[in-house]
Amino acid sequence: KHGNKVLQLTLAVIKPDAVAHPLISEAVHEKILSNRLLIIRSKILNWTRSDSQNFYTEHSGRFFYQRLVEFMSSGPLRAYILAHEDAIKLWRDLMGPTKVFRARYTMPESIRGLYGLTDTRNTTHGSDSVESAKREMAFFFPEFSVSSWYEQEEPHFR
Ligand code: RTP
Ligand code: MG
Repeated sequence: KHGNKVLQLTLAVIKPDAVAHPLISEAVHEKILSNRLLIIRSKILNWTRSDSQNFYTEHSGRFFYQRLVEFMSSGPLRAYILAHEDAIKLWRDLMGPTKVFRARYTMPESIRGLYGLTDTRNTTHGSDSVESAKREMAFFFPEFSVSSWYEQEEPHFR
């Protein structure tokens, strides 16, 4: 039951460190289901180095950029379009802090608190705003139209 709540869409990604470990990616998938996030699209894919560079251009000046780009193109990713009221914030709250030591100590039950290995190999990604969610959904699911989804599907959830 979804009441009259408006569903927001976000992009979530299980990063290569977690996809490589079936029990961890399964646990992340379970977190999605148990928090009643609706899975609208899901796929497993591999990034080239240039996909990785393009996705993370906003971080291109940062000291961790090379390592992030290499890591994100090092193995399969699992991407999801998720829907929920306030999905962007809900998913980021479930992930916990980016920095693994902060995640461990301040949110030990969060996804990164439980499974994060390092600040780069931190299990999951989540869009941080409505604008980045739009861009990132288009990046992973170019065939998906946000506006037609709202027109055709969202009313059925009300
Ligand atoms: P994002 O930008 O990807 O949504 O992630 P975020 O807000 O949680 O984290 P941010 O600080 O913006 O970092 C962007 C990505 O770079 C990786 N990272 N690696 N010291 C490191 O090796 C390091 N620091 C950050 C993070 O895993 C994050 O995906
Ligand atoms: Mg960020």
